Amino acid sequence: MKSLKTLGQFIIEKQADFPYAKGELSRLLRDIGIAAKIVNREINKAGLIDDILGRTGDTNVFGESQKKLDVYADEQFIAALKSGGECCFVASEEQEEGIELVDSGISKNAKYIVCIDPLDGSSNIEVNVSVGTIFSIYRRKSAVGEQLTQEDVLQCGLDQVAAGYIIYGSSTMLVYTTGKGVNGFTLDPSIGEFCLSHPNMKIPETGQIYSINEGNYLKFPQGIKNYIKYCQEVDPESKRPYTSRYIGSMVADIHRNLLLGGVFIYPQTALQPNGKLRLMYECNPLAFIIEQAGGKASTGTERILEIIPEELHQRVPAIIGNTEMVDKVLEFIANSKTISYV
Ligand code: P6P
Repeated sequence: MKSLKTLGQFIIEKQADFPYAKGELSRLLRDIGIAAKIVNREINKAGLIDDILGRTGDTNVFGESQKKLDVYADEQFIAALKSGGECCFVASEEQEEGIELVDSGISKNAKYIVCIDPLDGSSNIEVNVSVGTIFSIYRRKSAVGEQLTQEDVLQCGLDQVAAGYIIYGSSTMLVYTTGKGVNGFTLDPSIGEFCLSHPNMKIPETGQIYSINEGNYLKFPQGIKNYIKYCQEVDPESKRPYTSRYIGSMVADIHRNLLLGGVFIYPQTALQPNGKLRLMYECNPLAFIIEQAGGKASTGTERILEIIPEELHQRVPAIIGNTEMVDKVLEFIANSKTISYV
């Protein structure tokens, strides 16, 4: 029988990769894993308990209606980070301002910052489609004990010390990187542990899947329109037409493309000149993971991880996937005569 390795065992084992590690990051990742199991339990029974489904009647910072599970997930991750004591500041999609945990006693010496989308794609919950949590971890730049500053929070994606996602799907998986490769863990409900199931994940070098909301076609830049038509052309040698797969849940689309190869595109449009997806807790963490898995992540004009953030909830266009397909999208963008919005 193949030996079982739990997330906790793996984290401790990999801690040795960081000679100066004292276990804080390991404990922080453990805390996130615990919250993920609690959120998973609620998602799995959501269909059975009416009151956890549906809307709270409130809206989040973007005016999007907040679902009860959004709020529940946000509360669980913040509570886990607070009680774990390794995080001094958390920025969440569900919170207009970030939350300083330093005042909560045990976190006063914490040196990590967490940016999180507690439940991405939550509009899919009531139709039983996979949803996900996305997180990004930075080391604070100011000294422990000093006042946290904007420089601590608005850090470039290249400065992430870890990033990951949990996908609540046909099975629940936690996938993360600390900059030394990507590893996937599947939750075994019989023992309540995430177990290593996808060691050293690498995105296939080629792919035939493109993920984009073609309902917005008329509003796309010309280069993106041209790329979509390229995907639909019949050319057996390059295995086109490609397959269009778009779930409307970024974690699920990125996870499928990580396993099978493919490119996920959420471009800018006239109505959304910076696209829809948020840099700090959607694009940066997923870009870190995909690059660590051998892929590429661009806005169409620059590497996502090199963007210097200007505000907490800023949006960026996203083209994320295996390098060959991302480069082809960039080629069409570069060659489009004008970026015209129809
Ligand atoms: P659209 C979910 O709301 C989300 O943030 C991502 O998970 C998903 O990829 C995208 O928005 C879907 O947006 O405009 O295609 O419905």
